[in-house]
Amino acid sequence: MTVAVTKEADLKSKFTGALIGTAVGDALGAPMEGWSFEKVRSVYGNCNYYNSYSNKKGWKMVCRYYTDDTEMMIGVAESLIRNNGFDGADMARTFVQNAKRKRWYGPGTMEVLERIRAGESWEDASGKLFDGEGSYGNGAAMRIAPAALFYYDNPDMLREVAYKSSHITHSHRLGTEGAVLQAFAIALAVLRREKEGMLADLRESLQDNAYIYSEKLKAVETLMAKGGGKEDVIAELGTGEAAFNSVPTAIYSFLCTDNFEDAVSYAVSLGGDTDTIGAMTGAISGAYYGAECIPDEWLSQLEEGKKGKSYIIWLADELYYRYYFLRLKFCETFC
Ligand code: R7I
Ligand code: MG
Ligand code: MG
Repeated sequence: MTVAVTKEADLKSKFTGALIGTAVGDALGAPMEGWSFEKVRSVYGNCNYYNSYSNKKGWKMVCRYYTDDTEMMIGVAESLIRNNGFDGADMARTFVQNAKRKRWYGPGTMEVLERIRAGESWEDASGKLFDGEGSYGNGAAMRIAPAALFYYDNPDMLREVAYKSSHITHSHRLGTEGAVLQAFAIALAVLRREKEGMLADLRESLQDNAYIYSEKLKAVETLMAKGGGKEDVIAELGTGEAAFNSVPTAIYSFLCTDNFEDAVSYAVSLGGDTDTIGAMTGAISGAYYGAECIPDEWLSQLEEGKKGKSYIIWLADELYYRYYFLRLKFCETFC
């Protein structure tokens, strides 16, 4: 991984951008989760992007209520902040305490959280799902932004914490590897000033046995080179709830556009798991472009309340300060 020096102000903005970017992408995609590409197009028009936030008929893009994607991302951030790093038991407890059915959780994740609530070990509960195979849903990848930020400059810890935090609900190798890939995409977005070479770095971040993700990243490269249409992107990368059918799609949405608004608009315009592909694209794009690049029009609509927009911004600040002081302490001791 190439390490670049990022200015402090930029870095703080990137932390905020990734967390608020998750919430904005989630809230923007939520009203059309599960819609086909054709249905999204018929409602919001055939334009490539939704810059005007409404189509010719006056349909407004709504960016108001977040779902499980953001609620779980909040849990990851809260636990990392409380413990100055990863603590699996605390993170599992936080997920259980935060979970609200009205946020539309994936059934596998809800079952794991109920098992833990009922007293099962947080370390074993996820392994009971899908005939003991564990889930390969995108539920671990969609919430990974805080961990990716906290360990963005430490690839070994990044991998370890992405893996361990995922395992609480997703023990299938393809579920955890998808979260690791998404974590590396966010970390690279923090580190880099240009996108060139990111795909090669991402490929390097994969484990040897992550065959399907290598294939998907190759497809991302081909689509980038030939400028594939949306139908090709949907067919080759997917828009489903499996991590391997959505994490590469989010990476592509970020790579094939050149600002936050277009990236997230593109992601949700594909249909399918729109809130989650929107959330993951928002996390990568927010980490790359910074919080200032998130359109006010979207941010102003985002829900407030106990754990709304202001709270998420506060979490990003806290996470940044914890990161900063821990690195400072490390340097005082070892540098
Ligand atoms: O991964 P998860 O938390 O779901 C996240 C999705 C996002 O779209 C959120 O916005 C929310 O709507 O839900 O929840 P899981 O239930 O673990 O995984 C999601 C889905 O992936 C499952 O309901 C299954 O349809 C599928 N899936 C599997 N199918 C067969 N075998 C996941 N793992 C398997 C598997 O091993
Ligand atoms: Mg959701
Ligand atoms: Mg979803």
